[in-house]
Amino acid sequence: MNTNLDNLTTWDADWSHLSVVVTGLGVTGFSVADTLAELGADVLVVDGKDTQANRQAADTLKIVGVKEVQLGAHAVQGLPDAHLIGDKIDLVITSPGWRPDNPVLIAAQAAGIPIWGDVEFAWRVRQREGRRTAQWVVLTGTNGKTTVATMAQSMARAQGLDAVAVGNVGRPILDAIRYPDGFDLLIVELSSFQLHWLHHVEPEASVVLNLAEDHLDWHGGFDNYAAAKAKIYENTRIAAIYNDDEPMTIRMVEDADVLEGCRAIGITTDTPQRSMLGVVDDLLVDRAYLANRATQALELAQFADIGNPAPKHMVFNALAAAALVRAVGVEPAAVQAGLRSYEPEPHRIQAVAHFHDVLWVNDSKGTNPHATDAALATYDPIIWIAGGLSKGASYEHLVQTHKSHLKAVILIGSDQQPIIEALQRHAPEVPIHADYLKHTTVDFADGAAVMHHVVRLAHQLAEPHDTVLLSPAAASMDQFENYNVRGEKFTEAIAQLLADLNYPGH
Ligand code: UMA
Repeated sequence: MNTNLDNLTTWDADWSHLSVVVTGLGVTGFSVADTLAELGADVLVVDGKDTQANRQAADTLKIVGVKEVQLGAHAVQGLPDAHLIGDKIDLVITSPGWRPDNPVLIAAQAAGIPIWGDVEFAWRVRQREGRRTAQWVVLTGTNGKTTVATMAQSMARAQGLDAVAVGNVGRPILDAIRYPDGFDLLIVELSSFQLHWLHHVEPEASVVLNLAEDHLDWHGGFDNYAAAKAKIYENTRIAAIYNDDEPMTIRMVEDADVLEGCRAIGITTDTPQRSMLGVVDDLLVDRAYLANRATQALELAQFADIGNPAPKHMVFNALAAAALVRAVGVEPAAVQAGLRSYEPEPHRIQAVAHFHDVLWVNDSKGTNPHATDAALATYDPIIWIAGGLSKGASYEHLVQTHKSHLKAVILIGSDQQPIIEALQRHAPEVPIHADYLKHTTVDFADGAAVMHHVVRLAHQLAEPHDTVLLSPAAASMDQFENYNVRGEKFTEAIAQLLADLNYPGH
């Protein structure tokens, strides 16, 4: 029986004698179990939730050959019975949302069973007889990941490459790996969770965009979080890309074990030094990917290609995307064309209404203080709607930096205390509105109803030239399904307000 995992490095290797436990039946777990079944392995999936959606997914997986799916709290108390899939469990492949201290994963570790994430698995099956093998560029960071991934996708496509952004963006990487026609380039967005479970990939280019406190509860502290992020640079082939404004990313590149010939390449929103991409006047320029970089720079694009105005964080994101795809030969003209045709994602500093001279901005994707930092820097004065699940983050620096922009704060969500304390300490003059539901019958968990009251209150507080900004600096799951739903409920509540006001066009 071949259970030696070291030999399993292509799709065509013999995976069929492997007994694998897959943890999680979300989009990741489903793609992992489905792929393993296609490879002929014996698969057992566990998930803590016995929901209708999970039961349906389980039925589908059983049809494609997954041996066993166990759902409910009892299924995740420890390792499942190995006899259901063979003599012993050879491997556990986990979904990113599973914390390392989950009882199933602790039991696996104690039993000496290797644990992979879906990205490790995807790397091992990326080569397949008769199909093209995609190159990989990989990126992580606390914020801007999805923007950079989709911008890079747009640039690579403008070059004529079959490119796709996968991973934490929402499309499981294994779906792209199994796509019948294959791809030229995978732009792989990795969360710190996915990096934690990653052992070995060899990307063409890699970048940590930035690093601020997030997911500290999952990782058990900032050092572990940073260590997970740093893994992205290991074994890079061509370009290990750092943020010149963030010394930690420079150190990570210096410490990384990259492949022979790999270069360190910087990104700055200032004038670039040699081996950097940066800005000269209102141009994005490249002093890295050209032979005569000692004396020259290549023009990639203009600020106007990003938008008018082009906020600093978007200029940075565009440079980071360019740095990734230039490593695989995308030409300057395609960088520019890709930026021009790029469509920004919703819920990210998105102006959703403008009436009575008040701008309403949906930045529901601001799920941590660092993401919200960019939004608070963009407007003044602001009625700030904030709060949710804080994930252990501190709000001190955020409030201190932007206190002069704050006119009032409306709090939502469960972890209000850390924001209140930061405001009381650094901006005691800014009014805090936290008890607006007191005289209502609204249930705290009813996100739509809460947003209705929040929007009405913001409307009462707002005066001409103000911006009402939803940028919670916290996760949404205490009151909403996810940040998309939080943003949608915000815009729906604004639309309802406009309708009630008989505002023209509504
Ligand atoms: N589950 C358990 N026990 C646990 C945890 C989860 O049983 O302790 C079960 C849940 O009941 C559920 C399944 O596991 O059925 C969910 O697994 P998951 O949380 O790993 O979620 P997926 O649906 O597989 O989505 C994951 C990423 N989710 C997380 O990292 C939390 C998605 O990122 C990603 O897009 C997707 O894989 C494809 O790669 C989302 C995210 O919030 C967008 N990411 C965080 C972020 O961006 O900040 C990291």
